[in-house]
Amino acid sequence: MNFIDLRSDTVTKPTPEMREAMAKAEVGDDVYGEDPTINRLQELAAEKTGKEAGLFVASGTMGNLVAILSHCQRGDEAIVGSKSHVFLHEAGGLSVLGAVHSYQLPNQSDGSLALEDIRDAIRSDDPHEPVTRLVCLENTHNGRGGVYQTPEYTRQAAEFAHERGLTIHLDGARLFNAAVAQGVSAKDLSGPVDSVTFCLSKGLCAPVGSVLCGSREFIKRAHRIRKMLGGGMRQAGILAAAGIVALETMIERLTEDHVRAKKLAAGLKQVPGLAVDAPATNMVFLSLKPEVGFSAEEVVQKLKARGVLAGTGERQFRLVTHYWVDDAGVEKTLAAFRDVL
Ligand code: TLP
Repeated sequence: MNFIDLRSDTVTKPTPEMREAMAKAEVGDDVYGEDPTINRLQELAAEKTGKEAGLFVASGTMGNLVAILSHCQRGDEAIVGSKSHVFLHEAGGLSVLGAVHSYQLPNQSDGSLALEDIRDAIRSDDPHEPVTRLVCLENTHNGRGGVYQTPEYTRQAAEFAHERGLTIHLDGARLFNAAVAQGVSAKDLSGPVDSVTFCLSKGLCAPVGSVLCGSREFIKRAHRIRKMLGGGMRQAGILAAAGIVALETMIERLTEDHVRAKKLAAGLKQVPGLAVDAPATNMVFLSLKPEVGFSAEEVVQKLKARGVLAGTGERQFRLVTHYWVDDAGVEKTLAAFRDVL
């Protein structure tokens, strides 16, 4: 069966243009800095995020981990959101591999961390306590429903952190979704922070990879940490070639995914038994009303039998639109939900 796969935008496959670029990519040993395609991707990424340098890494998880380990020493503390990806979904890498302690703050409805919460979380110079070193933001915010924070907030948060001697990292796995949704450039959202990771392999459709960007001196440290984690990938220009196509051709079109998410949400609102959140970007979160007798898992199985794949929680679903979901896919999904419920 030809499935409409809405489980995530991580399921996106490379476009024909990417496959062609991959086949033709010039490569070299990237641990020596000699892969021209990776070097080009890193330059492009740095330019787009307003940073001096970039580092190609295997995944968003690796990018965040390399960033945290580059900012922090063992026993330092990172302030993170309690709903953040880095805290919930990265296997605790910051503490397991970095011995970095995390201080969790509630994420606000736009995914932000309240500045007064950050202020209250900063440790005093007391030998009983870890040393507060880093603040981690996430934009768009997955755990809060694909919502975004503004350039204004990012500037304020970065200023606030810097005034207190802290560094600030942005998990921008979907940075470009956050930018196009607000009609601003990615730079407006990443310029103020010290480091940013964004993913090539989500809505931008590249098969593998993320880029970590920051100052030249920061990326030099990050390069060593990436090596330590086993992430030196040698002739990975074949992968970076798809990333270049992603950055050159796939950013502006993310708007189409956001429009389709809105269409999907509007259609699902008409289906009895569903409570649907208004999407901010490419994620639609919905839940089953108490009167619905099925569990979410049962609904997911029934949708699957009708050719639609959805992500699920206990009574909830996440539907993520992306390049491979067209208008007909939205219609097919709505028809499947109507049929099941
Ligand atoms: N998120 C995945 C799952 O892990 C939940 C998804 O399907 O959304 N930061 C954010 C905000 C993310 O959403 C993700 C992936 C990552 C980092 C990690 O990226 P990868 O999967 O490349 O390690």
